Amino acid sequence: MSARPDPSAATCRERQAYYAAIRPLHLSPLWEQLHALVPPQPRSLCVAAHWRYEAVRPHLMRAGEIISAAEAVRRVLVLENPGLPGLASITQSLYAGLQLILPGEVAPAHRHTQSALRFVVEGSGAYTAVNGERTTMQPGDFIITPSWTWHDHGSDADGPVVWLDGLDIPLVRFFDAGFAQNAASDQQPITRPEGHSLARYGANMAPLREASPHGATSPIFCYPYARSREALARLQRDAAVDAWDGVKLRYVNPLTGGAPMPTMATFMQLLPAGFDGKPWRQTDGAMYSVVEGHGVATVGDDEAAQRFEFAPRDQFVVPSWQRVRLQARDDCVLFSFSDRPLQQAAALWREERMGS
Ligand code: GTQ
Repeated sequence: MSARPDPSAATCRERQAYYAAIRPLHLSPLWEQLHALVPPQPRSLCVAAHWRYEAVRPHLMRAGEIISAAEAVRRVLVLENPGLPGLASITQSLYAGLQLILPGEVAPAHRHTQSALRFVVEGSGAYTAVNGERTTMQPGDFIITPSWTWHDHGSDADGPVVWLDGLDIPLVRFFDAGFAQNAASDQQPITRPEGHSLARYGANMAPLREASPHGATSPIFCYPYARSREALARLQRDAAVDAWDGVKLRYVNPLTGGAPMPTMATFMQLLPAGFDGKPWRQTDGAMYSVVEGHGVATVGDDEAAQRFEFAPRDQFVVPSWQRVRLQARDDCVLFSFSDRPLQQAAALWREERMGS
């Protein structure tokens, strides 16, 4: 762009007076803010951040002593992006939190237009119920609560169960499109046996004459870790490992081939021991949950890069368009989610894979 001479002090004063005169009419001059409104590339307010499970867990367990799931409704520690304080946002569009349920507790039934995903971090034997069906949680399972479905959580486990909640709360707030209701009873009636949805939709087969029960959202309720893990292990053995992603798969809605939820895409990847990934960047900031292994995520441009040495059950977030590099000490498995389906629907999504 061509350099323009700085305006004189008199001109500046004249313009300031003009801005003051138009302000009461709720008018503002675009020319003072055009560059910030239409930046040459994304400059997210969201920052890279890492939550070590070891550091968070004692506080989560303490929450279990000071409030019950019933009283809290959802006993969750929100993972607040340090660049977005007070907004309950992990990125500009998404929310993340760690939810704790103790043996015998019930988190009462409600429904909301926000879509939710659960990614099981610690413990087995809690369950979530949606649409008259329960799914029992195992570590690494990815579970869906579709928009506007009644859901309650409970636990027959003998210890604490913790999962990562991912919701599109900031997106729904942005659109001013949120509705929510509490149910009349704490637990919904169970009308179908566990595993029903998986049998109906999870065997690469589908019913002949039924509409999708949750519209654009996947009819699969729980994507079990055992299956995802086995697929990754086979691909690690039998296929080329991608230099940026390792072995990475996206979860699909089997009826559409698209993302499991209209607003959120989910992924699982395996980084083989010794993996030294090439850098990439994408316009969808993403939240990561470490299932297995120890490694390093380097996020940001060289001078300002942050180095997250991650361990199992750690959580970390990568902002839009920041450079990321993943390295693995032992075999690592990472779950992640982002707002990619909406960016793609709006034809905004971009990625760059460096060093190819
Ligand atoms: O489990 O329904 O972390 O409604 C935030 C809002 C979890 C839930 C959250 C919610 C839920």
